[in-house]
Order: sequence, then C-alpha cells, then structure tokens
Amino acid sequence: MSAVLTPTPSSAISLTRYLIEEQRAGRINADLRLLIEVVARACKSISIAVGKGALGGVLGDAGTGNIQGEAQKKLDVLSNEILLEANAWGGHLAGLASEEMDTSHPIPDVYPRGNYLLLFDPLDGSSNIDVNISVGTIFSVLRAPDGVSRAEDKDFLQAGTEQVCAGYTTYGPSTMLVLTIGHGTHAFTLDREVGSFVLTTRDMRIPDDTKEFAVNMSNQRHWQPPMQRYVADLLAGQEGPRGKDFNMRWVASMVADVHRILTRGGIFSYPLDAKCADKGGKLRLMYEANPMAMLVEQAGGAASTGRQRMLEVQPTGLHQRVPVFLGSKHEVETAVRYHHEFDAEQP
Ligand code: P6P
Repeated sequence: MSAVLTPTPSSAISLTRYLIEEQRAGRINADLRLLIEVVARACKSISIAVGKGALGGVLGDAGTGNIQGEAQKKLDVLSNEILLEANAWGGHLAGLASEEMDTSHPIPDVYPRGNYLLLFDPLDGSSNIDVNISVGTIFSVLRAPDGVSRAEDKDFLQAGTEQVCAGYTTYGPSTMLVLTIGHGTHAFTLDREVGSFVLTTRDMRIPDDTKEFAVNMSNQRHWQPPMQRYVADLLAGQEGPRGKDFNMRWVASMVADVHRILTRGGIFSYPLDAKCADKGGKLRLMYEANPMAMLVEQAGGAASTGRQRMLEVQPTGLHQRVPVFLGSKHEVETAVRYHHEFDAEQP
C-alpha cells in the first residue's frame, strides 16, 4: 500500500530535495533535474491562472482552434505559452511538442540547447474548465537522438519505453504533481503558503484488482464488439460472468480519472468507437497515453491499446491517437483478453 505522508516542517521533503537526492543517487542528471523543476514551476503558474476562475478573465474560448480540430480555451493557449516560455532559456531541451501546436517547437537560437525532448498537453480536460471541474497538465520527456540539437518532428517519434520521465499536475481541490523518473511513481502536493511541491505519497501503488471502471458510456452504441461485451459483463455485476458488482466514474478529464485510479485503483478506457476509429482513437499517444502509461506501470498497473502494451507502440505521428485501457493490472488484462478472444474468432 502506498504511504500517504502528512509531512511536518521537519519531515517535509520538497520536490527540489527529492530531485537532488535522485541526482546524488545517479538516477537523474543536472539537466533532467532542471527540466523537471522548470516544468513544476510552470505548473505552479498554471495553477494560479486556473485557480482565479472567472476572476482571472481567462475562462471561455480563445476563438482559435488546434490541429486536433478542437476549439481552444483561453487557458489552453495561456498554459501552452507558460510552458514554452519557462522551457526556452534553460539549455536542457533540443525541442518541445504540444497538443496545442501543429508541429514541434524549436528552442530559440538565442538560447543554448540540450539533450531532452519535452512533450505536453498543457491543459488536458480544458472543456471542464468553464464548469470548475479538475483539469491538468500532462508531460513526457524523451532523449533527443544522438547528434540532434535542433529537433524535428521525426525525432520525437519514439516508443513510450524510451521515456526518461513522465508526469502530470492535477489542478483540483489541491494542486498535485505526480511524477516518475523510472523509479516508482510519487505524488507531491503544492504548499501554496510556501510555494513549493512537497512529497506526500512515495511509491503510489495501484491495486491489481478493482470494482470501478471509467468510460464515457454515451459512446456505447459506437463501440466495437469486444468493448461491448466487456462492458456488458461489467454491468451484469454479481449475477454476470464477472461475479461482482462494479461502480462507474467518468470525469471526462483524463488527469482526474487517472489520478483517482493511481490513488485507489480502477480501469480507464477510451476505446475505438465509430466516431474516432478513422483517426485511430480519441486520446493522443505521445503526450497523453504514453506518459500516463509510464506512471501507471511504475505504480504496478498496466496500460494497453487493447491489443498491445501502450509503451511499445511505435509512433508514426506527433499527434497520433490510440485506444487506451489503463489501471489495475488484472482488470486491464481482462479487457485485453476480450479483445484477443474477439480477434481470434475473426476469419
Ligand atoms: P469525452 C479531454 O478532452 C480528453 O482529452 C481527456 O482528458 C478525457 O479523458 C477525454 O478527452 C474525454 O472525452 O469524449 O468523454 O469528452
């Protein structure tokens, strides 16, 4: 079981101290430590902007659209700008990519460059922002290919197993940064009085089994047969083939749903459906599914497309979409089994 810590001033381990100790242990280098601290600082600025709500004059639509074909919220654009500005000057990046930008973004020539690639969804779930529901920032870090100092789109197309770091910040009742550098998944809570993230859960662990699933049920009639059968059996409850009753949650903010699952277990599903099958799915591989998959696997869970381990998908595009099943290991394995059984029956 993960240990939720209630730090006292003497025991409080700040994000900075955690990163210094990881660097001292040789698990990260100075550039990656700087990258994480810069992203965390940007997330604090985003938290302040999000927290102002209607008082900040930044709710509502920006009047622009992104490559996803989605109307951008003012806070989508602002969050993206905060992350771009924060990461421009540090000398730790060879490039950035964002859900909100058509192509990857070079580091300005006036600044030095580094060996890392940063990908992010600056404000995931932003359709919830105007109704005051939790939203979040999701980020993923890759190494730039050898000899690349000015990255192009193709340099980002690496499988999720190549990530050196992944995390999200959820802007909810509290602002929490959940982070992995490949040695467990850990949660930090923003102490607003001091202005620093404090370690509050070391080694988050997802229970192998669950009675809670997260899916947008309004898409049910559009799902493919294996998903139809899988969810029908969940809904059949104790009298059905699963032999137990299930509960359902759907926030429609991936960061909020995944944070719940990291905290108490569950399975998150966004499968192919007739509306998104032609695009490969709804959620994006590089800056949503892959970072979440790393966080979940580092917490003892599993993440799959329904037919393949998420982290082993070889990307073909910066904004590639994939079906997503992630969370409690045994439940994800069960959902995958329904897909394999269906595929085995195909001619
Ligand atoms: P739907 C938010 O737009 C998002 O990208 C994820 O955060 C969330 O899980 C999903 O889409 C919600 O999709 O179709 O339920 O609105």
